[in-house]
Amino acid sequence: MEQLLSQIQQYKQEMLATKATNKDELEAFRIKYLGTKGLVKTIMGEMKNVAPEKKKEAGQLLNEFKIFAEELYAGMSAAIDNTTTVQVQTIDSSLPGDPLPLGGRHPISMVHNKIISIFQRLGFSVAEGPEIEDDWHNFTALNLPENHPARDMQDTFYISQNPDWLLRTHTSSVQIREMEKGVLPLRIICPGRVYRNETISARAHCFFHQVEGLYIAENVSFADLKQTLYFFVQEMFGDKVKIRFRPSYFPFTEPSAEMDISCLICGGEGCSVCKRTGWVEILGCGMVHPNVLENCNIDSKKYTGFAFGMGIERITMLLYQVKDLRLFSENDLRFLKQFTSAI
Ligand code: 2NL
Repeated sequence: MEQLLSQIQQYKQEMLATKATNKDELEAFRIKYLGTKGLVKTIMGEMKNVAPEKKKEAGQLLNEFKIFAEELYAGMSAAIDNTTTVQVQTIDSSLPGDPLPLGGRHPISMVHNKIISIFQRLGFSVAEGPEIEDDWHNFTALNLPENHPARDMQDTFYISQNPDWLLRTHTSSVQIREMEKGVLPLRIICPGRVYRNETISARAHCFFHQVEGLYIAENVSFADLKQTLYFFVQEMFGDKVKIRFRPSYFPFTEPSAEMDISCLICGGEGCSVCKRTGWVEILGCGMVHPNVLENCNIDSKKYTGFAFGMGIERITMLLYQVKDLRLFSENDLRFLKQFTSAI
């Protein structure tokens, strides 16, 4: 009996020292003390060795011991269950995070921004204006009077409710507005969306984006125009690229030219992109026609200026070898995701 008592005391102390903190440790405790071959069962078997007069007392002791073990088990089990629930709710900060669905810049925006930053370094500032224009700012002031055949060059969208209004066909209209303000010298670039009534194809769209530039001061020459555009090309396409000017015609410039760069794909050797000429056209330019200056009340004897215009889509297609203009306005993520914000 004495032996039984001390054995129970020892087991109790052992049990109290055991602190199951997870399900596995708890199960080990159950097997060790409460299992079919556990210590509680084994010590119960000691009853047969107890003297008959002590049996009642020993029975009570063993019962208490069993209850003690069971309660201890239940207590630890409840604690672990609680912790488990808490663990489920806890954020595991060591797990990799969910990637944020970050957007990227549209290739047209990227090239637009790059063009602007290049000209800003040359002292040009950005001017913007309305997309719905009147005939004066889009045509007449630009030396394109009514019935001038050059108006047919651009198929224009007119606003059906009021045909005095139209969707601008170029951002020259913004430059006219700036010149009319009468603050000289003037050095601006005008980026923006323009509209033309064209059948949509891989090479044409009814809307696209343009950047036009204008510099008006005393003694501005064609040499200034060439050097400005040469700087732009080097910054945009790299310093290995060559340029050439071909005579051309625009009603708003005289003389007028178109500028080519050596083909970015073949380096001038001749390929399908440059149609085996080694050159690709990137913009139109010229010296501002005196009529345009006078239309804006600028003295064409005192002031001269140069102007140029380029399509952002065209530059982007050349830079990234995009073969179809429609990709820029269809918002197909498979296309857009290929562009990074590297520029
Ligand atoms: C092209 C050609 C050009 C201009 C735009 C301009 C503007 C004023 C006065 C004179 Cl206010 N000229 N702009 C001049 C020459 C060419 O654009 O092919 N653009 C895509």
